Amino acid sequence: MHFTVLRFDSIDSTNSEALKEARQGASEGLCIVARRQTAGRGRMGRSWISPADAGLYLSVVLRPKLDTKYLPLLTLMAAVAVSDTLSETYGLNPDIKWPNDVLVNEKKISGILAEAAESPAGLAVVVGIGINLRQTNFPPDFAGTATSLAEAIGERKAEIETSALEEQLLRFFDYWYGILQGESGSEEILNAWRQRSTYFSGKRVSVTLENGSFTGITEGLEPGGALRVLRADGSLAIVQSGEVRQLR
Ligand code: BT5
Repeated sequence: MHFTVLRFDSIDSTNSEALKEARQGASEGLCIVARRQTAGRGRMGRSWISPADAGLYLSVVLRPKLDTKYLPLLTLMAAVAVSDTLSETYGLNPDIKWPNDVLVNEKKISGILAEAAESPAGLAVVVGIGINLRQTNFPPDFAGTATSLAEAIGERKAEIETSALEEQLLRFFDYWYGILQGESGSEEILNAWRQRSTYFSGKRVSVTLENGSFTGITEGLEPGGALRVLRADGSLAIVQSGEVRQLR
């Protein structure tokens, strides 16, 4: 993929900007990067705190040639790319929490938000990635569950170079996107995800859906990326979207 990067000092949300560009026909590979976001978005109307120069805030326009049922794999594929970036560049051992969080030391260092847009050129998907680089103080409501690269690598934090990290991330993103679109791509992404996530199987979790919650043990992923959770009564839940929390 050829990446064209548009840079902003400040923007509401790189995903919103990329969606706007996609609706106007932007080609695959257009990338929006901002030094800060004033209205960074998470899933379901939540926000992504994005102080200036404290993180990487990036969104990529994709025009995937994938069957609709495999589109959720774009989120899993992006998480694999983030995980590889952090492990290869900084020697970290990240975990992936289904579906869109990358964790280091069980805390969230990165979140992914994939959103679709219709355009005259067909369906586009924007994949937004936020990675915390330099924050050490997070707002109280998620201070206990968030971390940054600076916290994770401690004294080596002088090594954090945003542009190098961005370059590595785009390299892994391109690699795994190519795999996903190739022959047996969905299986390969599921396999790569399984190797990088302790949530794949045997994890005791609580799952919160729009209409309630339940607990169970994870039992792999469906071909389209949905999480399989075995309940205590022996029934299997297929979770397409929801919030998963590890139980101890
Ligand atoms: C996400 O949502 O994790 C997706 C985040 C995607 C952010 C990127 S940045 C570039 C692009 N442009 C955008 O506007 N968005 C994307 P979700 O799973 O819903 O998690 C959101 C929750 O994470 C919030 O409700 C907070 O509890 C927590 N949170 C917010 N900011 C955080 C941060 N910087 N680090 C860790 N946790 C955070």
